[in-house]
Amino acid sequence: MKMNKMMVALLSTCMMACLATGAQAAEKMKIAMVVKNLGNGFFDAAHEGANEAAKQLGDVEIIYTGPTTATAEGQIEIISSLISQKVKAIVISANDANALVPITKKAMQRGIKVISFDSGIARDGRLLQLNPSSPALIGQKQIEMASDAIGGAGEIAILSATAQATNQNIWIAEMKKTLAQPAYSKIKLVSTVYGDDQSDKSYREAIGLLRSNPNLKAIIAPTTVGINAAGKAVVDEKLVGKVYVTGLGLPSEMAGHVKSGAVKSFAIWNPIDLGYAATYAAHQFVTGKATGKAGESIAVGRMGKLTVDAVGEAALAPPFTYDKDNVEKFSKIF
Ligand code: RAM
Repeated sequence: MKMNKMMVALLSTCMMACLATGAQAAEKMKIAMVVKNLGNGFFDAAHEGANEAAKQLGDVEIIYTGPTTATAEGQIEIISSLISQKVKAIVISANDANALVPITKKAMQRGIKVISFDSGIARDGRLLQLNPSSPALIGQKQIEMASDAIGGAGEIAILSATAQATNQNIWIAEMKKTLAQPAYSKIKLVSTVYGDDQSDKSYREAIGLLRSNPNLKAIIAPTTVGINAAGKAVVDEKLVGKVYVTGLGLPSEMAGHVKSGAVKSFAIWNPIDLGYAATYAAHQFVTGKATGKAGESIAVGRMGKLTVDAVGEAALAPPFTYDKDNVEKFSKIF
């Protein structure tokens, strides 16, 4: 069959269109979300938010990754490989504020936009730190919940994530500031332990706290992994009604603990929104719409605008409190 002019024209239009589609697909902007550790429900929810932002933005491909245990070493290896993969941005919840700085600086020298979210990197190792909420509010909130649960007096302990976690360490410092206020003078912090955001280690540490502190009234776990493990430990040690667990948890993981009575209330922000906003912000940096300078306003889609403060940080909304009246409803979302 001989091709007429019309057919040739159609064919070449199609070839051009096909090539263009292929090129577009190949050129999608790669944004890597590097989390503290894999298998953590909190980060699974943040990933969901990242995917939502990518879908809305249209030209983004998300690479979701993280080490199996929450270490800086694991994240350093991952970032090295992301540099070779020529990603455009890295959105990271850091396992250490300082240990990651040399590698993220290297990434930035290669033109990769680095943003930390949730758990921050020191200022010269990133362009923006997105806090879920104000650290002071997060610290205060947890002391208030513990105080309410135990009637304002008694011994409490903290079960944290890793000893180097930027976010938990800031929140613990804020909790201590709150405890120093006269309203909390009858509450005594007797111990701080670390479950490394691993369920089994967190459980063992919680059991240890309960057994070595017979007068303990509350465990505050500022980590979704820790609070879940502590709730189980209180039930297993038959201490429901004697020791209360509070802190930061996911409604989907905590509903059972509220039901058992091990937990009266806990708090958290929406991790889907956090992952969404961080990814959206990364896109703004890559497209030159954000630089991270103090006072800048960064549009982040359905989450509105972020305002960069004097130390290159921004924050989303205040933490939300959950108890028996609302935990079931939210457990279906995250
Ligand atoms: C864990 C992680 C995360 C923290 C939450 C509250 O999932 O440590 O960094 O923000 O808890």
